[in-house]
Amino acid sequence: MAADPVSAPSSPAPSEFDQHIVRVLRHRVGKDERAAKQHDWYAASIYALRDQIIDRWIASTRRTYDEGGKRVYYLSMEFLIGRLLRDALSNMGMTREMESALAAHGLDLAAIEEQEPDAALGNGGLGRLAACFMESLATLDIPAYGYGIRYVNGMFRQRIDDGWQVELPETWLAHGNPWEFERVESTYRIGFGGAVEAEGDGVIWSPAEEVEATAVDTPVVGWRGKRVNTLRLWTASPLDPIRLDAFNAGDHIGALEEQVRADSLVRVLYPADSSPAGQELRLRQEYFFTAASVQDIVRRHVQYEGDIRTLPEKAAIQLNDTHPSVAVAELMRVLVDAHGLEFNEAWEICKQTISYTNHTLLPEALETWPLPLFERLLPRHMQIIYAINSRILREACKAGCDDDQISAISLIDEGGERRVRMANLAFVGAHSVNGVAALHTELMKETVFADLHALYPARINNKTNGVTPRRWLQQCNPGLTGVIRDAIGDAFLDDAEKLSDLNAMAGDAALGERVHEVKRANKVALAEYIKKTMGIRLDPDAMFDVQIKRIHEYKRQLLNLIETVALYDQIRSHPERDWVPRVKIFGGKAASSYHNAKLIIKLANDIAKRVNSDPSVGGLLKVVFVPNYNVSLAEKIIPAADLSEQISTAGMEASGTGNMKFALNGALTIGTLDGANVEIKDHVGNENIVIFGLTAEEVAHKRASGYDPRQIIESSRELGQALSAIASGVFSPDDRNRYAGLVGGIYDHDWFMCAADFNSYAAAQRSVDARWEDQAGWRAAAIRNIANVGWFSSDRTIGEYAREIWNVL
Ligand code: B1N
Repeated sequence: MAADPVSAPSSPAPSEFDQHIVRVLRHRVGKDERAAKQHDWYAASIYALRDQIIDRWIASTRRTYDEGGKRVYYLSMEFLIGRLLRDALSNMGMTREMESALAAHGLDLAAIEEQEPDAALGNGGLGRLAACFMESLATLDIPAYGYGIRYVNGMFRQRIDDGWQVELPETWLAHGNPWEFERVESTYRIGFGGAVEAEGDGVIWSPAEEVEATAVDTPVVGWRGKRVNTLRLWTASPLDPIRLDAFNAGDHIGALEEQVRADSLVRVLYPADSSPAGQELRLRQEYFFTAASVQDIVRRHVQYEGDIRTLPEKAAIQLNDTHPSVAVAELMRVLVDAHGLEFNEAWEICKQTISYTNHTLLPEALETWPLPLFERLLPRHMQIIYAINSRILREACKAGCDDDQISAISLIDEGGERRVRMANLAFVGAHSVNGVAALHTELMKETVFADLHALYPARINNKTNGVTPRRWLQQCNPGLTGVIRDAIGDAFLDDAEKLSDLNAMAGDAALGERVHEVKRANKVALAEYIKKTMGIRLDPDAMFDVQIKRIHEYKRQLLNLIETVALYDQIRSHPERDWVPRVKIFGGKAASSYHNAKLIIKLANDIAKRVNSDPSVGGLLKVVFVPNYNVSLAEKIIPAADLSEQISTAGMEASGTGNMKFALNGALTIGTLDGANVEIKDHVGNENIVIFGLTAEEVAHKRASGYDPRQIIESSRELGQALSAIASGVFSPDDRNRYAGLVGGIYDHDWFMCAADFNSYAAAQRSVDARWEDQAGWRAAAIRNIANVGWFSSDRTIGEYAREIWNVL
């Protein structure tokens, strides 16, 4: 919609900010306000806001420089940011100002916000955590840089065609990115391949290929605009954009080869969550951004401090999982080869500077690289890894390790094809190794890292994840934020743990009513979105039961779907009962190559088709699979949820962070004792969460002692019937065999224990129904959830990293 100045509502004299937007619209966007389109205003709004942010940004950078304090460097392959406009406006305290400036031109801020594409440079929880951490680092006034890759194509766009996932390229940069600043002066050469030769005392690595990494910076505003930090993403270019000799000889394609090679490094985010990509390009991407970041960190340190030996006093490098763990070898290379340090001294500096966060224990998710590939791509790093390994294995021998322990500790996996173990490399090269929830950290000690833990017992520590309450409460749920402010004042805006003041009022009927009204309004808004985009009509008074996350067998969307089918059966067999009306909402992407995950999406859509068109359920049950789940959709769905599904097989979800967002927005959780659910239960209290299923210990025991799913299925009529309905094609009349294999897997081995947990899950769901019937009780429990999950703020998490790992607070 173009703003028509004639029909614009009459408004007071234009504010200074309004005038600034118009100036920017003219001079930077190049548009007359009479002709400007929605997208022009969007660009102008961000540029105008950016101008305010830049002053704070420069002030923050100067302050860090003047104070000469320690900087935190967060190295992450993924930053799942989503949109930035509302976040930056809100943290700058400029939302009202922007609203009225736009209103003066007949424009609606909410509509302008919809113009912004999601920066989807991440797959799921790991990338979103990095984004929450960046915001909390700025909020806590900690000088920090995020380092990653400026992917041209982020997470793919998901379309659902006839129930199947179709992946489409996502082009977030197509219309430019008004948030970013290219820093051509921060350009580094990154080498690959080639040979290593001895020279004098040291060695010379002569790479066969080189590309340039150039920094592109985005400002990250903390709450109340106190500090603005930098997210520095690397882009790649060839040293020679075109080989003119080849071009002139008529080889027009070959002449561009180097350009293509460089482009490929930053072209696309690997769409794999909790599983390693295993491709050569992935290792190249990892080294590319890690090496550029390490060079930038060392360059900054030497420039300010002069002496490389003081690096650990001024720099803390946090590795977000093993994707940047080649940083250990790269920092050693820079210290030894470029700065001439002795190996031992370099090793101490390296360990004191680096720390590592583990995000998954799934054995198939632990990154390893075939040794020949690693050696071909990074020959000098391979030598360094061997040198580190011999040192570590000597330490292990001295400590009395036996052969099995030695081979578990080794940086090289010698079983079968030899491989470099990136988790072991990160572990030994770091002074701190942390898990992301208490249970996960304990399991790290007992399983994957048991032998390394025995050798270095002080290294593993826990830092339970958190989420930023700015994006995940204030911005996505202004209605609830308003109700809370009226109830307990504003203190919680600066300290989420102050939400606990709500406890005293949890049983207050008037507060319960207001919380309910806000929830209902959010459900109406979500229902409108679903009606508009999918044509499905939802009853906002039904219970909105939501499972949104990546599709993965361990997350057990399948368990939820089986229970949905069982409920559908029950409603049809007993129409006389008082069923609680439910809307089952699913959303999530499947990795492109993950067959079963894609089949689960199809099953959700097949079930939805059948159930939603069956008049005999009379609207008591609706099933919706919302396409293209992303950060912006999460911001619409979470505030509208009554029930949060966190039902992973115990021991398999390292933490989860969606669980925290739902509880913060007043949803009750139905979940297993997995990841951070355990701690959420401890905080909100047993009575305010619905826990079911096997514990991690029970799962491990069952797997070890021979688990027989068939026996369980045969003894549960409800489960047996639901499984046969799915397997026999009740939901897939067009292809009756479609789900035979998927269901067969449950009969055969049921690795994820859907059968083992079914009865307990179904019973828990019926207890949820009973709770819903008591609306006063439900509302009080919702308030107790909100009141007691302030601890899961990423401010608390970052405070712990800062004090216990980085030594910066
Ligand atoms: O990291 C999140 C946790 O809350 C989740 O429980 C956990 O599953 C998630 C390889 C991963 N672990 N591992 C990954 C992502 C991409 C990739 O290429 C692994 N993601 C998690 C935050 O701690």
